[in-house]
Amino acid sequence: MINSVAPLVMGILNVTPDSFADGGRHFSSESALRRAEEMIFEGVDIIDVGGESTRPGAERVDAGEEEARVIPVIKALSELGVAISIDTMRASVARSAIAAGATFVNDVSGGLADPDMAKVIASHPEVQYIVMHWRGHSASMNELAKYQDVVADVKSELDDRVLALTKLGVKAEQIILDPGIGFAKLPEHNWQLLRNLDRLSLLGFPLLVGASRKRFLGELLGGATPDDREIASVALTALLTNAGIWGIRVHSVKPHKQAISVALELMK
Ligand code: PMM
Repeated sequence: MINSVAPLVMGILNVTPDSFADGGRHFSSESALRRAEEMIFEGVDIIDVGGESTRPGAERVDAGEEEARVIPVIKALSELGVAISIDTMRASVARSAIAAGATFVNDVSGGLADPDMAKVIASHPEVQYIVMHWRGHSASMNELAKYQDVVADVKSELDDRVLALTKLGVKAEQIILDPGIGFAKLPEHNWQLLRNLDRLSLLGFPLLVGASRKRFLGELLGGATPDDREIASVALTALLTNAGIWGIRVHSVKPHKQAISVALELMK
């Protein structure tokens, strides 16, 4: 997977009252926009707007509420000329977000949560589709963290998604894969996947990783809080850059851009 191109930095903009890592700090549309402007200033490549928390145990929000949270933010962002991603499992929200200016659909369920998602993506060939490895909704995902060989299992389940989606008309060129760090994964599963991204890249698609401030980092660091997992998250970005990753999904932009610069310089 060796590649000396800078990974794309996808900045997280959670428009939810309960996202674990930023404590819901960006819930109102105005503060979400202010945060987006900061990220743009710091050189973000894609802003990932999400209106539904996927933290373990989180309750679902209804589609109307999810749309009401994200669409005004996406419309305002589309005026700023930054690439926009919608983080949703719902086809209806993806459709409205694309109409409002999103060019990436980030679906943590990889099309499994909503049978209409593939149709929406197939009818917008200009949109990139992030297909994450997923086994079930947040309420049940801890019980689903059982694998024979986590790398082989995630690889084959992602491959199944690719086959199903392309059969439904999604173009291979639209697809980006994501191992789904923290989703139905124990800490050791996350580390195994991160150690073996080159095996996942054999599927032939760009890879995105979202590890920023996640719980497995807290466990490694003796119970560090989400804010206290920042330095470890940035260290991981340098190493993922070295491994040739296509993109990283992160809470802070500037430190990750700096880590990427260092890694790229060392790779020359
Ligand atoms: N993680 C979360 C939400 N969306 N999307 C992708 N593609 N990959 C991830 O790992 C991912 C995601 C959960 O984290 P958050 O609550 O910090 O947004």
